[in-house]
Amino acid sequence: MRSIALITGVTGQDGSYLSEFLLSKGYEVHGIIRRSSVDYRERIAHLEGQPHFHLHYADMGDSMSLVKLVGKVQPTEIYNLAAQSHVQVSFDAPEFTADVDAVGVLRILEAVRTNHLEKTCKIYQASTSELYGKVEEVPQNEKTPFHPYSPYAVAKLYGFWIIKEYREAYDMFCCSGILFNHESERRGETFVTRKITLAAARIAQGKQDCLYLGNLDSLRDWGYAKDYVECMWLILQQDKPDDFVIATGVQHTVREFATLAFHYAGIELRWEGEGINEKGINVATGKVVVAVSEDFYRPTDVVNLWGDPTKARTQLGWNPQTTTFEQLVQIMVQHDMQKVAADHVASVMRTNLAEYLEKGVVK
Ligand code: NAP
Ligand code: G4F
Repeated sequence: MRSIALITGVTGQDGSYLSEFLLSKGYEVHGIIRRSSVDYRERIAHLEGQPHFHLHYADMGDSMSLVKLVGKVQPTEIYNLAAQSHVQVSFDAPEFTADVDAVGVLRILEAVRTNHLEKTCKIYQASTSELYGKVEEVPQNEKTPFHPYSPYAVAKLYGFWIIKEYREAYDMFCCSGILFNHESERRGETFVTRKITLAAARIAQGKQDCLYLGNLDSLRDWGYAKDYVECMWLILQQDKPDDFVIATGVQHTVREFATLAFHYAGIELRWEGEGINEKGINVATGKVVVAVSEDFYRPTDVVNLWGDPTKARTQLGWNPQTTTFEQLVQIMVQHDMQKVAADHVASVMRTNLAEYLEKGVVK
């Protein structure tokens, strides 16, 4: 008998890596997708058509769709990864964020109960280091008090507590992974790391002049997403449901990430000025290639995330340093250098083809 996993958020960064991981373990994997007018299935396109990979339309805001789907799929494990996951966007769309990131978790739990699967279906909730927010201690572990500091974090706090509540009230196997930032070549392009690696590649290849960022002093504990999805699975393989911090235990500033990313793209940076006037200068050319823009400042910003992965290391047997910070940045930059070059070739070919068509050279 194959284990049956249902993944919400399957089209996202983590959903795509988790699907690959579970398929490699012999799972039957079902994912929830939403209707969209554009193609957003790039990250899972290579999995579509595989015999044990199935996609279904549903939405975290639509209880009936979730109840029907859980009843149809009869999952043994649910990984609830779906979320409006961008912190800055949560200030612009707080109600939507609360509906999906907070009430959405409740809808999944109730869909399991409605289908009487509470004794057979384990649930993983994608919780976050953003819960520590305006941090009360460093590094942060499972006992550190929460102080959410954005509409996103407040919504995720509800998700964390409702998971805990259903675990205790109904004896359900519900767990939260309190994951610190994890990145990859599949990371959304508006998160700071991917924004930097893509811009470094474009600037190195003459496709962009300058990268505009917000708070350069912000500290994050950045890991590799591919390593982190293993933890989600390990958490559900324990004898008892529990919550775990997943982090590398190493912290860097946004400025340090940018310096290293530009280095791997072949540009050495020198930093000058302070605050809004700070600039990253290309040492070889003297040109400003990084500048600060207030547009990327947040009304409240979380500035000191640093995780303590001791419990995950000892209880789950997980290695937090499988991919180092330097390797992560290098993987992302190498990928984006190739992507920018390939995009350039594709655009030249499109232009040539358009010219040939116009001149009647090809029909
Ligand atoms: P992501 O790339 O932004 O993916 C989010 C996923 O949620 C996408 O598949 C998206 O679908 C889906 N989604 C959003 N709203 C939905 C709705 N109403 N109904 C159904 N699906 C919906 O996020 P990620 O980086 O993979 O993160 C996965 C989860 O971990 C999220 O819950 C995030 O909050 C949490 N988390 C992430 C990190 C991190 O550093 N990456 C750290 C801690 C916690 P579309 O493709 O259709 O938009
Ligand atoms: O890359 P970020 O947008 O990630 P953030 O806010 O830490 O959230 C991510 O990690 C959380 C886990 O801690 C997840 F729960 C969440 O879903 C998401 O995946 O920003 C990181 C830091 C912030 O302090 C931000 O102010 O970088 C700073 N920053 C500076 N300039 C910027 C920019 N962030 C973005 N997105 N864009 C900038 O230009």
